[in-house]
Amino acid sequence: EPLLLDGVVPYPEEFAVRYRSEGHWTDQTLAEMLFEVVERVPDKTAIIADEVRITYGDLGERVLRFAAGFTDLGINRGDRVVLHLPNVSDYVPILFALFEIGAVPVLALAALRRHEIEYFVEFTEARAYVTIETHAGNDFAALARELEESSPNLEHTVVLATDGTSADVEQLLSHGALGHARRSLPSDVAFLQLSGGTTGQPKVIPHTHEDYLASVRASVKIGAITGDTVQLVVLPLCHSFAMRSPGFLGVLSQGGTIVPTLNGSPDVAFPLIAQHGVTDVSVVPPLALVWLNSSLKERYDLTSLQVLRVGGAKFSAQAAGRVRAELGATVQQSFGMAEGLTTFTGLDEDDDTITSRQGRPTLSADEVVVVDDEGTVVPTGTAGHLWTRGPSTIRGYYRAPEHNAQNFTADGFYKTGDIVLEDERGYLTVVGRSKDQINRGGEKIAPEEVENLLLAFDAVHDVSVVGVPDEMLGERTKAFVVPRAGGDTSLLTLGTIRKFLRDKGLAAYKLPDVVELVDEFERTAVGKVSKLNQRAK
Ligand code: J2J
Repeated sequence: EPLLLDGVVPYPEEFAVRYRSEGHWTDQTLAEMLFEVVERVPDKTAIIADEVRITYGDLGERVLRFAAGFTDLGINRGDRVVLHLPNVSDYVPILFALFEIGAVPVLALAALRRHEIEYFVEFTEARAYVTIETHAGNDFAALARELEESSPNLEHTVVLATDGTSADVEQLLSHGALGHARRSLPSDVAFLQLSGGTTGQPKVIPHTHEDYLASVRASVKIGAITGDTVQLVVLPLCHSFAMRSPGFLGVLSQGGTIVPTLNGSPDVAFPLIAQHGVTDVSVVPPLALVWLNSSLKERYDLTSLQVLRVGGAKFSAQAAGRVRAELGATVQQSFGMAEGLTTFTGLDEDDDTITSRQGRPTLSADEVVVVDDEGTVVPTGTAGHLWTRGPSTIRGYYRAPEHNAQNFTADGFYKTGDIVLEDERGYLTVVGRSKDQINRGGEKIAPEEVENLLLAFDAVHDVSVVGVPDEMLGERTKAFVVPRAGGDTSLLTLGTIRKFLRDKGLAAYKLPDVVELVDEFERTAVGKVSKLNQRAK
C-alpha cells in the first residue's frame, strides 16, 4: 500500500508511468540503495569521521540498530522526525535508520535555532526531534526540553553528545538490530527538506525515494563518482547540494567513502584532503574563494583532488578560471534547488563552458522553459524566468495549497524565481533572480521572515530587508529601518537589532550585516517598497 501523507501533491499518473518506463524511476528505496552496497562491499570504508573509519558492514549494522531503537519508541512509517544535526558521524546511520523504517525525516540545517525548529516541529506534526547537545554555541539540549513542553505532538527527543555517546543514543542502540526489509515503497515520501524560502514561514519540500534516486544516479555519472571516490563533505549533510548533487548519497550508492567535517576552512579541510586522499568536494563560491586565496595550499598535498564542484550561488568566471592552475582540480559548476532541477557542467568540457555556464539539466526528462513576465517563451539566448518540470522536481510544497497555486503552473512547472539564459546547447547561465530571497554566499534568506520579526521591535515603524552586493559573499543582508515617530533612534543600532533577532531564536546567518535608518522607503508606482533601488545601496 502506498503511503498517503496529506498535503503532498502527487506526480500525475501519466508522468509516473513515463518516468518509470524511461528508467528514471526504479523500484528501489534509499534504504535498499544502501543495503545493496552493504552486501556487495561490506569491508570498504563508507565514512571517515573524527579519525574513525566506518565500513559499509558497520554502517549497515548501526542503521539497523538505530532502526530498532526508533521502532521501539513507536516511530512508524510516515511519522515525521525532525533531524537537526551538524555533520557528525552518526548523521548518516540515523538518516538511513529512518529511511529503513519508512519514517519521514525533516532535514533541518544545524544553523537553525528555536524560531525555525519550533515551527517545523509543529508544522510537520513531528513525533520526534533528534539533535546534538550543543553546536556553534547553541544549547540544543535545552531547546529539546523546551520543545517537549511547548509542542503537544512531540513525544520523543534524542540528544546526541557533542563528544562520545549520549545516554539517549545508548538507549536507542540497546534494542538489538532489525533485519533489513522493504518497509516503505519507492513512491513514498522519503523525507521533507526545507526550502530557502521567500515567505514569512519557510516552505517544506517532500521528495519521494524514486524521484530523489533519479537525480542521485544521473549526477553520479556526470560527477564521475565511483567506488574509488573519497568525498569531503563540508556543506551541511542535510542540504540538497550535499545530498544528491552527486552528494554523499551518490558516493554511498557507488561504495565510495565520505569524509564529513564540521568545518571547511583550509586549516581543517586541507589536512583532511591530504590525509585521506580526498578526490571530490562540493563547496559554495565564498569557500572556493577562501581556498583559492589561502597560502595553506602550498603546505598540504592536494594532488588527490580531482573535482571541485561549486554551486549554491553564482561562481564568477574569473574565479572558476583559477581553479585548475591553483588547486589542481577540475571545476564542475552546479546550479540547483532543493525543489528539484539540478544542472552541471561536464568534467571534460571546454574552458569557456566550465567557467561561464552553470551547466545543463541532469536528467533527459527534465523540462526547462525560459519565459518573459507574461509567461511567453523567449528566444534562445534571451534572459527570462526559468520554469521547470521533471522526474526529480516536486509538484508542490508540503501543506501549502495557496503558495503552490502561485509557484507552480497549472500543468505542473515549478517557477524557480531564477532568471537565466539558455544557449543553443541547453546550457544555462544564471543572470538574476525575481524571487524575494537573499543568497548570502549560498545560504538562502527570506527577507519577509526577518522583516516580520523586526516589525515587533518597539522602536521600529517599518522595515525592508534586502541583499546588497558583497565581494566575498555575493550578497550580504541589509535592513532599511524606518524608526517609529518620536521613538529613541539610539536604540536602533546593528547591535541591538541583531540581539533582538537572536533573542527571538533566529538563525545567525539570517541576521542583518548592515542597518540603515531612513525616513521613508522609496515606493514603486503601485506603492510597493522599491527593493530594486534598495539593493543598489
Ligand atoms: C546561481 N544561483 C544558484 C548557481 C543555486 C545543487 C546545487 C545548488 C543547490 C542549491 C542545490 C546556483 N548560480 N550555481 O540544491 O542540488 C540559487 C538559485 C536557486 C537556489 C536554490 C543542488 N545554485 N543557486 O543551492 O535550494 O537561486 O539549492 O533557485 O539551497 O539557489 O537554493 P537551494
